[in-house]
Amino acid sequence: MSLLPDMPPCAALIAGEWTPTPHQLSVEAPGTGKVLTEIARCQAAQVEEAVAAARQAFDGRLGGHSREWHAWSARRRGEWLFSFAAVIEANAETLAALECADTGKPISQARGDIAACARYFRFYAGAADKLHGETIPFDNDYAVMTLREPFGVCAQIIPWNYPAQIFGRCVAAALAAGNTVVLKPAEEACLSVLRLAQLAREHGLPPGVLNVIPGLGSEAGAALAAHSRIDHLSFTGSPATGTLVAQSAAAHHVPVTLELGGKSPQVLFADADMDAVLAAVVRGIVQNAGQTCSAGSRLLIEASCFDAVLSRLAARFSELRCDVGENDPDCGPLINARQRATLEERLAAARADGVRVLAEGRLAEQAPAGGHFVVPQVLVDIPDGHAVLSEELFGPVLAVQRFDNEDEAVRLANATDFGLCAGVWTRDGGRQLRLAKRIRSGQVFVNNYGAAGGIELPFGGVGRSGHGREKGFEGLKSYTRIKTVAIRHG
Ligand code: TXE
Repeated sequence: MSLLPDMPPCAALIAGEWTPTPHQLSVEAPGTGKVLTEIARCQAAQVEEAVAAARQAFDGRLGGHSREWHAWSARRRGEWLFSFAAVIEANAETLAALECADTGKPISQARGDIAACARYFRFYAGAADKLHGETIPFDNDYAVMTLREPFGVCAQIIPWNYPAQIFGRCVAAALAAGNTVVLKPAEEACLSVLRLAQLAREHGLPPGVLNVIPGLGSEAGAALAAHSRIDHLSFTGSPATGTLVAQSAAAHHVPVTLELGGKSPQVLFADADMDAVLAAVVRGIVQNAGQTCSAGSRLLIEASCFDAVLSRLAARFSELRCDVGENDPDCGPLINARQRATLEERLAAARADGVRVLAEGRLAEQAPAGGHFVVPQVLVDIPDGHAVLSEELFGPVLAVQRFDNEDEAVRLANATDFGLCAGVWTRDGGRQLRLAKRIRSGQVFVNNYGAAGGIELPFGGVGRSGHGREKGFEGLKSYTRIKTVAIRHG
């Protein structure tokens, strides 16, 4: 068992109470492969209770049950979110330690994630009372307006790569808009989420407004997505599971936001600031051991600077060090043995097809043998159309290609069914705009990659990367729907 401080209870948060479950799951520390703690394993019965609790907390607004959440004005919700951001910050160090142990990510990245989580609460706090409807000019004897209303019960299924950040992104926006939430965190990593939920409850969030049901995807996740009494579903994870949950939700006409990962290109022209590019390219694929939906996993380099960039890239990659997150390495372990085995199989298949590893990092001598480490690496000599250019690998592996002109760069950038992010590096203003328009993607970053994770920036994909937008004000609107009211006053 772990000696981490503030370990959350091995239970589900339902109707404001920590409810133990008949069965439990073990959570492993990815850096050592050893069991860290136990978590609750919710099944259909707990999902039922959690949805009922969220339903009751929300429907109180229509009369009947407790009217507590309904009585909270938008301003009061904002004030609560704002003060909760300070609670997160006051607990930042223990939350970061939990996130680091549970996901394996470097401690400095875990600290950044907790800071981002707090920022989500502060951003949506300020936005809660700025969700306006409109008035619409119509026939003279009418007054027409739109009301922007919460959906009701929001189901949220989130992954293990950024538990605290995605908690902030989804929960803060849904609550700011006046919804109640049932959240299913990932079985691989959910300790920070449980602790955040515990802090929210202690900080006075009314019972049933936020319910957290840890468990397996095939049990708790599937039961939640298929529930007939949820009003909205937000899912972050793999395209295959995204398809399943969207099909379940469609059976009850529940609207869905899907955030499903990517195969994002960084397009590098010879006139770019090379120092800035190299730093962003390395960070873009090594951060969180490449287990990031928006990872910049492909690098397209203009032919005239190809060799020079490759040699500088190789030098940087060979300096990268893998270790347990607590030692704050460049790169932590992958989340579990399954993700590591899948990645290693794909890399072996690629090498058998002639793909060459140009350079790779190394494992720190003291790194535990049981950790799920894969060293950062750069792949070159990749045949056109090869799977490593189009499939998400979800590891610290950069695939490099060469292009001769702008048209070819666009063709290669768009040669994937995913469309989440893209980076474009050039000083040519016309080219910046042309590529921003021509690349098929939810976000295009010019002369940067990821805009420092700006939580204010709408985020989401096209194609196999999903649909709907989270983050920023668009993310808040995603948790509302429009009602039209037409008053005929004669
Ligand atoms: O994802 P899953 P996994 C991608 C990445 C990774 C791959 C597999 O390429 O290699 O997905 O990861 C819940 N009904 N991303 O297997 O299965 C599950 O419990 C309802 C990209 O971890 O999609 C967890 O809470 N829910 C990504 C969540 O879905 C189900 C982040 C994600 O798990 C379910 C993670 C079911 N039948 C992986 N099955 C991103 N976009 O950032 C599972 N779940």
